[in-house]
Amino acid sequence: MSLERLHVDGTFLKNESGSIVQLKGISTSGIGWYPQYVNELLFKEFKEEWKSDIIRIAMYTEEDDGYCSDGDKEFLKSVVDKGVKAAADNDMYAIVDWHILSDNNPHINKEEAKKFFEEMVPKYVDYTNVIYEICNEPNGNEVTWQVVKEYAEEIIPIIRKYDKKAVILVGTPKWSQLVLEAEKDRITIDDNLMYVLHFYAGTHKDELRESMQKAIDKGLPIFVSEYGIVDASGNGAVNLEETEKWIALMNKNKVSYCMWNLSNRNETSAMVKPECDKIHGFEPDDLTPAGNWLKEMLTR
Ligand code: IDC
Repeated sequence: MSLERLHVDGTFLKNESGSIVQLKGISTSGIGWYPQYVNELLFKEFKEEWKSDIIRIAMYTEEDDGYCSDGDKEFLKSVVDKGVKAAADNDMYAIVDWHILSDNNPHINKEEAKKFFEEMVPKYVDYTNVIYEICNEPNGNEVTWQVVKEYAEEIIPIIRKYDKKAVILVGTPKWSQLVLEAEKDRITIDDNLMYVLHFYAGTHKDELRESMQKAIDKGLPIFVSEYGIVDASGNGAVNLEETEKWIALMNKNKVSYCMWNLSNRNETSAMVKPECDKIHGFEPDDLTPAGNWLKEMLTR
């Protein structure tokens, strides 16, 4: 495998020779719902034709077919495994995303999270492409940064028991928006981590962009592991004007980003048209406006 390990330095991701690296790619939808898109031919296409550097493998913990609800754990782990390996084979980074959402407080499924990382991390110690995202979007008024930080302080040592080098991403309160709260009280037990900010361009505009810039100016390393070019429901109109403002800001700061989502779900954030059953070999006609925009943006 020729991918270089990455590490966090200041607000940047850097490679082994110390150059700044900015990763751009896509996030799957829930892999319990759409496992078919985690396939080698598609990943190869993403790398070669779409110039994607990274795939985020989103495994819901609750919702239907979630890892901690009624999902088939062995199957879900096998999809994560297939995704990490298909990404590695195509020289792409892979985010293993513990996708909390309706389980708004990461402590709700913490014991399962510990078992999951205990089991999965040792498998990838020799993989240079894995990035761990330990809680997608903490949310709810009681889920303050302190609550998330306490969770992170329990999970990070489990990952580090096996993998000393992988970059770890930590979600922030209010669906991964309150990066300024994290900035005021950073995690000190580890320094190879980044704080997560998510935005949906139809919903989140100047105010959240200002938070991002302020946090970066204060030296906080930020990773946008998920963004939508539509509104926060994952649906609604594509908002290219706001999207391009976000892209410009992230590029200026060399922030990495993955677009939501890789599926043919009947929602505007999905990349593939609902009537298209292909799982690779996508032509412009197979893709939604979001899918076509993503390819155009990645290949600029
Ligand atoms: C949405 C999906 C939708 C699914 C729903 C589950 O697009 O098909 O029914 O989750 O509740 C997020 C979340 C992400 C959401 C997405 C859009 O991380 O799981 O996906 N979103 O609502 N944060 C902000 C928006």
